[in-house]
Amino acid sequence: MTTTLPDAPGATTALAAASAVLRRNWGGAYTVPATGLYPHQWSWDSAFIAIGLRHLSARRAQVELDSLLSSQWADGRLPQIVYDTRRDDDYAPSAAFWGSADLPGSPAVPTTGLVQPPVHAWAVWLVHVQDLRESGRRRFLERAYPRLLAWHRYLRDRRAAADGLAAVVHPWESGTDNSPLWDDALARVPGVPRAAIERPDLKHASAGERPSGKEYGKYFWLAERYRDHGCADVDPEHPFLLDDPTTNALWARSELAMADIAEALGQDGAPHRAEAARIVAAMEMLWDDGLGTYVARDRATGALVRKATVGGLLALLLPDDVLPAGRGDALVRTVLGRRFLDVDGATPPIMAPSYDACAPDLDPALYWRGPAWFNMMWLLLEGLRAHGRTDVADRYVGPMTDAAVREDFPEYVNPWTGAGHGTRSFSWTAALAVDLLSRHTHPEGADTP
Ligand code: 2M8
Repeated sequence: MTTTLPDAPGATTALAAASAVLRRNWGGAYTVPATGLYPHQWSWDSAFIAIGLRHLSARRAQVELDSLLSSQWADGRLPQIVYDTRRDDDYAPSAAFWGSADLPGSPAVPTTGLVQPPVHAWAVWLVHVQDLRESGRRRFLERAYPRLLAWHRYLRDRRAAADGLAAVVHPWESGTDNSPLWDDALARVPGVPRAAIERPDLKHASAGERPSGKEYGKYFWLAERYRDHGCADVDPEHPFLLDDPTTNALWARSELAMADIAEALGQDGAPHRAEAARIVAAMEMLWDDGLGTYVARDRATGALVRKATVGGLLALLLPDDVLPAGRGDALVRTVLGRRFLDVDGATPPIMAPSYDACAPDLDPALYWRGPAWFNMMWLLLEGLRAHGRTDVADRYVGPMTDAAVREDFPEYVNPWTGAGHGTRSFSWTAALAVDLLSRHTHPEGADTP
């Protein structure tokens, strides 16, 4: 692939376009993922958005994370969605569906009871180092650290089994909602909830690019079940309990960020580094040597879900001294191999598909069943850089940011053509384009080797 880092003039135009998206989606204390399809605050979206916003305004990036952290439950969980009740008819399930005010330990604002992958501590650290003075002045780390501690404690005490891996109780918690990883487990979930299934999402994205009606029935049923058990994580019969590679890898990566945060605050980072090592060691139970990736595990059956998804590669974010010997190299091989970036293939994608390119059921336009997502590709590029493959990572920055701008910051793209899908003016696409353009623009406008 003959591609380059973006040149400075091109990057300036792209940055302006991306910043405009983030301005339009900013609501005063946080950025909605998209004004139509996703009109509330989403947990891991805010983390990715802050990573981009820090280049535009460190203060705004801090406020983005502060607002999410201030919606924490008493048990430490950071909710998947913090609702804007003025928009309660515009997304389902709504704040009224969850009724969080009636649940013990819920915050003052209405939220879901679910969570999303824990990328927050890492985002807090990246925002902090971007502007140490502003962070210090606002005591950003001092305020964030206890909340992040409680969040990670929630994962360990309420979501991790004795073997140490954190489980998701709903596909929405994985952030990769209709990933093929969840199909078998969802097969045993009833598909007819008590609540009427509303689909305001279909006003903003075509049905062929969203989860199916059948999947939505199961999503609602599971959400009702979790809510009706008080979101208390004590339901022994909860029918969907899976160890998710995305959640666990990001948890481990965030523990390393917690070590940095603790040390910046004059505290001991060693327990966090030990916790990261513990999670990575537990993740060995999810390793599939044949696929060269981590997979999911279904706690109901104990069986591994042997499918290669982009989330299974995220342990690449951990350095070699944390990963088991040889694991980093194996993950790099898988990322670059035919299932994902296919760098030696005849038609390599411009971004990694969310699902194994060799799987016969990959669909390049259907949500988390094949299309490329900007947050996942950004994470892979960070992982490649962490393993000394900056040369490879650099090659994707230009095509990725070009596709983002050309397609009006789409939610996701066809990995091979870059054609946009889902909603447009999508915040994390714009934010991560800002991050890539700010960090990796070629100053002379000349080709990089
Ligand atoms: C998508 O998930 C929401 C539910 O959380 C939905 O489909 O309605 C996912 O892509 C998820 O990862 C993302 O956080 C969310 C908002 O962008 O949208």
